[in-house]
Amino acid sequence: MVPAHLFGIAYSPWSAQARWALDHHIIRYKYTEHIPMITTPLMRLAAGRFTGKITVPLLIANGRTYDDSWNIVTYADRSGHREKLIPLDKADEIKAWHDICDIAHTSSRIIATDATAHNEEAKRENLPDFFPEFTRNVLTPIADLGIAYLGMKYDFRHAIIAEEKKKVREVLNKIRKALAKKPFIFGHFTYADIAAAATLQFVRPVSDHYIRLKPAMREAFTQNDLANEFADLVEWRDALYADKRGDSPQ
Ligand SMILES: N[C@@H](CCC(=O)N[C@@H](CS)C(=O)NCC(=O)O)C(=O)O
Repeated sequence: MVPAHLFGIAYSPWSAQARWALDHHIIRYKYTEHIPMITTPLMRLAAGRFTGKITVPLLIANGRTYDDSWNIVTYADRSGHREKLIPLDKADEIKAWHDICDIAHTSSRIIATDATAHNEEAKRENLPDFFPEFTRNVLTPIADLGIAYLGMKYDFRHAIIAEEKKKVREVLNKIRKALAKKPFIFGHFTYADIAAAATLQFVRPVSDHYIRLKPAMREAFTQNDLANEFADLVEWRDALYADKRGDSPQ
């Protein structure tokens, strides 16, 4: 049987939640790190999708393509034999959490992309590894091009950072209220916790032990004001990773 193949961006919250669900169910997969613009043709070929928008995470398994983190998580839950991440009686509520957290991911991506655009070192670091060190200074315009490309693709050129921060704050307040100092949103571990934990990836990225990030990118992906305001949630996220993903490979 051909093993499943996942395309992702390791530091992206959408990819992080899909990988967590696959790993939770001990589903084996080949992983390809997606480099916007560069690996897109490869991904299109593998998925047999030659037109239309294509994003990561994208999973190809048993001849089918799952092109959204929610679809990958539900695939993992159907195929895996470990405890369900989306128990049937909570399916609607958990989908609602997925959608709420998606708002934070989308707004935080705008904030992180803007911070990267203003951080020369982060742009250098973000260039694909196959560019040798001595070429990196002349190549940052490629990083600018990548940022402009993402801006066009997701239409956030004119977004206002303060507005986006407000949306992230609203989501984090909802998570804080739902957790109410408990370890899980519902009485036990579910996908709602995974999605909630992922909202903090662009607030205070999780330790390198789980998702490796170069230093300037880590800085660009950090929102110190929100990280301080929601220090309790960051602490909760770190404890959840240690508990549920303590032995995850990097
Ligand atoms: N609704 C999608 C969102 C996926 C998404 O926006 N992915 C971004 C990750 S930052 C992406 O693919 N960016 C790279 C590109 O557009 O080439 C999901 O839940 O998987």
